[in-house]
Amino acid sequence: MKLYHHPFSSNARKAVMAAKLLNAAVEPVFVDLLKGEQMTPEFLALNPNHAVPVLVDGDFVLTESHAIMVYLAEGAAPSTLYPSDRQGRAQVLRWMFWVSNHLSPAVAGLNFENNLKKLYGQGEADPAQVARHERFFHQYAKVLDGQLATRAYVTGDTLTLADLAIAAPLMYAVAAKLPVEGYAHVKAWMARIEALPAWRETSPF
Ligand SMILES: N[C@@H](CCC(=O)N[C@@H](CS)C(=O)NCC(=O)O)C(=O)O
Repeated sequence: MKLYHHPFSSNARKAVMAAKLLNAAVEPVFVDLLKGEQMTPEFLALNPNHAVPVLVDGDFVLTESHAIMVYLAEGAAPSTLYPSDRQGRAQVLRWMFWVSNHLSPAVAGLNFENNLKKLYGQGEADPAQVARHERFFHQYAKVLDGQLATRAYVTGDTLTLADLAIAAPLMYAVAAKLPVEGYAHVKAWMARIEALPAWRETSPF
C-alpha cells in the first residue's frame, strides 16, 4: 500500500501514526505540498480535493484520514487501537467524528489566522476571527478535558485511533497560539501521546 503524505500535514500524520502502530505495510510517498504537487493531474486523479493523506491499496484509492485509519485497522491484526466490540468501536468513531466536526475547525481557524496567514504573506490575524475560533476552541477543549478527567485516553484506559485523531491537530498548539492553558487533563494526556515513539518519529519539528 502507498500512503501519500507530507510531514507538516496533521491529517496525514494521523494515518502515518496509525500505520506505524498497526504495523501496516505502507510505503510512504512524499507529496510536496509547498511546491503544489497536490495540484498535479496525477495527484488530482487520486484526490480531487488536492489533499493528503491518500492511501492506495492496489486499485483501491482511499482519501480522508479517518477512513484511512479505520481501513488500516480493519486490515491489520486485532488491536486495541480499534476495538472489536460494537460499542467500543462506536465510541472510537464518535470521537473521530467529534474532532472533525468540532475541535478541528477551531484549531484550523486559529492556525490560519495566527500562523499560516503570515507564512503565506496574507497579512495579520483578524482579531474578530481569532476571538470567534477561540470561543469554539474553549467550548470543545472543555468537553475534551472533562472526558479526560477520569480516563487516561479518550475512550478509556487504552490508546485508540480516536486519541491519534484528536492529538494530531494539536501539534500546532504553539504556532497556532491555541489557548490550551487551563486544560490540565488535556495537557497530561498530550504528554502521554507525545511520549509515543509513533508521535516522536512523525514529528516534523
Ligand atoms: N478531511 C481531510 C483533510 C485533508 C487535508 O486538509 N489535508 C491538507 C493537509 S493537513 C492538505 O493536503 N492540504 C493541501 C491543499 O488543500 O492544497 C482528511 O482528514 O484527510
